[in-house]
Formats: sequence, C-alpha cells, structure tokens
Amino acid sequence: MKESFEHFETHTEREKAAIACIIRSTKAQARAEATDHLDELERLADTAGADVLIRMTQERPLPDGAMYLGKGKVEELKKHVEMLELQLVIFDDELSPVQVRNLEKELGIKVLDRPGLILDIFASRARTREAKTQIELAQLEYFLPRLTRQWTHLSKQYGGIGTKGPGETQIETDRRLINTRISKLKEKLELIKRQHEIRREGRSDELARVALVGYTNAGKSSLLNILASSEVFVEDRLFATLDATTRSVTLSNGQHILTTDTVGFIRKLPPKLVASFRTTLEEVEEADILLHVVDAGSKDIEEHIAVVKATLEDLKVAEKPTIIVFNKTDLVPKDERYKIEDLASNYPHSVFISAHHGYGITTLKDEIIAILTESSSEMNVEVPMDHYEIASKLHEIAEVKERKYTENSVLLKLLVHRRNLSRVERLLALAA
Ligand SMILES: Nc1nc2c(ncn2[C@@H]2O[C@H](COP(=O)(O)OP(=O)(O)OP(=O)(O)O)[C@@H](O)[C@H]2O)c(=O)[nH]1
Ligand SMILES: [Mg+2]
Repeated sequence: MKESFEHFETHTEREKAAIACIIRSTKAQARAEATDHLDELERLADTAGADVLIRMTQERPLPDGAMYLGKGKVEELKKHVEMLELQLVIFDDELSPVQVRNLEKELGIKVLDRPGLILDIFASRARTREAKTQIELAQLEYFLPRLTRQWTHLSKQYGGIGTKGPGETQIETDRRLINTRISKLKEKLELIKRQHEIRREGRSDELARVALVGYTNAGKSSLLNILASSEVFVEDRLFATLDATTRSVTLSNGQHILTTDTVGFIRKLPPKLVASFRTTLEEVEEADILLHVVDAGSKDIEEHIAVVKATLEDLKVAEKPTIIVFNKTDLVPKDERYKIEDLASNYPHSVFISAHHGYGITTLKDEIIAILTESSSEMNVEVPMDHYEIASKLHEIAEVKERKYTENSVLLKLLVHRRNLSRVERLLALAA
C-alpha cells in the first residue's frame, strides 16, 4: 500500500468518455452558460487523456439526490455507453459519494466529477516533490469520504484517466492506513514549508516581488517569458503550470524585481483543493503586487475574473495591490474594439497587452514601477568613491533619482521600496 502511493503510472491509451451536466433554468442564458462549462470540461477531459464522444444535458432546477440526472436520462446515457463503448462519464459538478456509487452501479463504467478530473490532471502533471506531495494529499482527502464502506471501489475511484492512483493493487485497504498516510503527507508538507522559510530567510537579495495569478490558460507563463526573456513551459492546454517558477525581471528604471508564475485557477474548484496548493501559493502570499492575467479573447471574461477574485479571497490575499492585465488583445477582432474600451472603463487599474506580440509590456512595467513607488520612500545617501561597487548595488535595489559627484564620493537621491530599506542600510554600513 505504502509503496503504491508513491507511483503514478501513465497509460498512453485514450479513453472514450461522455460528459454531462444539468441546466438549472429554462432561460437561454443558462443554456449558453452550460455550453461554456461543458466546452471547458471537454478541454479538461482532453488534457487528462479522454476523447469526449457525447454530451448530455438535462434541464432541472436541482440535481437528483440519487443519480444527479433523472432516471430517464440515466437510461438514455446507459444506451450510449453500450452503443459507443464508453469507458467513462464525467459530470460538470461535484457529485456526492452516493451519486457516484449509484451511477457506477447503474452504468457499469467509471464515474468522475469535475474536481476528480482536475485532481487527475494535477496528479499526472506534478513534477516536483512539493507538487506531488500536495496532489497526493488532495487526492486522499478528496476520495476518503467517497470510500466509506466501498473499499472494493478504491481502485476504480482512485484511478483517474491518465493515472493509476494510489491503492490500485490494494483492495483490502482500510481507512486507518489512509489516515496515517494523510498525516505523514501533512508532516512532509510542513517540512517543505519550513525549508522554504529557511531559504527565504537566507536570501540576501530581498527584492520586491510580483506574482502572476489568473484563470488557467490566460497566458501567465507567456507573460513571465516576455518579462524575463525566459523559456518557461507554455501550452494551449489547461493547467500547463503546476509549480511556482520565479525569474528576475529588470524594470525600465533599472530596478530588479522577482516575478513568480503560479498554478492557474478554474471555476468549481473545491476550496480544499486550492488549500492543498498552499505551499506553491505561498509565493502569492509573499508578493508585494499581484498581476491578475485575464484572457481578453475569452467569451467569459467577467466570470473568469470573478472566479480568480473569489480564489484570491479564499487565500486571503485579495487586498494586495493588483494590476489587472488583459492579455491576448491580438485575439480581439477590430470591430470589437469597443469591448476593450468597456473593460478599460470598468477596470481602472488595468493594462492591455499581448504577450505574443510584446504589445503593452512597457506600460505594464511602468504600472509596476508606479505601485512600487507608492510604497517607497526617498533617501539621500553618500557613497565614497573607493566603494563604488556599493553604488552599483544600490542601483539594483532602488531607483536612483539623482546622482552628483564630489571629489571623493557620489551623492545619490534614492527611491527605496520599504522591503529594501534594511538592505540599503546594511550596504551603506559597509561603506561607512
Ligand atoms: N493569441 C495569443 N495567444 C497567447 C497570448 N499569450 C499566451 N497565448 C497562448 O495561450 C496559451 C496559454 O498560455 P500559457 O502562458 O501557457 O497560459 P498560463 O496562464 O500559464 O496557463 P496555465 O499554466 O495552464 O494555467 C498558449 O497557447 C499561449 O501560446 C497572446 O498574447 N496572444
Ligand atoms: Mg502556465
């Protein structure tokens, strides 16, 4: 059991799937919304390694307690399962353990819900020890309530599409074992967290920090690449990034800042899953400024912004200075430019860019400078000529507003971010 938790085997074969959701009202808007959500679910399924052959929807105000869909719809779905030889059905909402059990019994194939599918993608994409530990914990916590008195279901439920989850070989597993594993993983994460803290304390280059946040696929990694001339992994799939990557970025006033790319958010992500990413998202908690990247070419801009804001609130970082960065402006057709004007007036602290074309990047950097300046103070310092290296170090961590030379020294008027005040003082002490 213990060993099998450590390994996720990847199957290369793609599975045939159906996706389903209920539409809660008869209004056209509810129908359009459901189509959007199913489009996104289909992309998620594709990322996880399943081909969606059929979509099912049912208009009803509330899901059925026993099977989510009504009995007639489940019958219909069952016919499709047989005819199309489906191996999997994915529901757009979180299902209760009872619903999963009933549906699996009725349909005879694997049943997943949106959070289960997302977990599956995370599990197959996690690379670092930290991400793997976080995912395993999230998987166990998510599946534990679904395992009650259904131990023979463990393998079916745990194994998602692309991955063979923990416990596949151990049908005789018991809850106590899983709980022990959960506490072990929590300890491991606590240790990783402490290591992070130690690393942070030891970091001599305490620069201002900016974190990129946003809906998955908005272009966060692409933006980091253009800001830092780096080559972080970019892909037209959901959840390309799972680990935080930090790069140094030079602003137009010569100041260096650290910019971190983070995991994307998505609608209907249970808060528990977000919480399991706490260690990765610590970078967001540490940031001085958030760049909230939004795909301006999307049909669902407002909903994406709302989902990200709610997630930031969950993480208790919603109060941080934030710049909304509308990316992919190149995808907005010329005759829809009015949309950009509308967004600009609805979101006063926003910048419009195209990470592909490099458009708007200077304006974005200037906005960052402006926010950093608000939390900076002016300092007049004198650096002796024989410590000129200190003057150039100061140039990296503060903005030099004025520079005057005397016979033996250089006089600098600096604008120093509050985060760097103590570092400037330490540097000056070296020159004293
Ligand atoms: N047309 C256009 N496409 C873009 C732009 N920026 C990014 N993309 C594309 O959008 C897709 C997603 O980009 P990423 O940078 O991976 O997005 P992300 O926000 O990091 O996504 P996750 O890590 O999956 O959350 C890729 O196919 C990019 O090439 C842009 O300015 N214009
Ligand atoms: Mg990314």
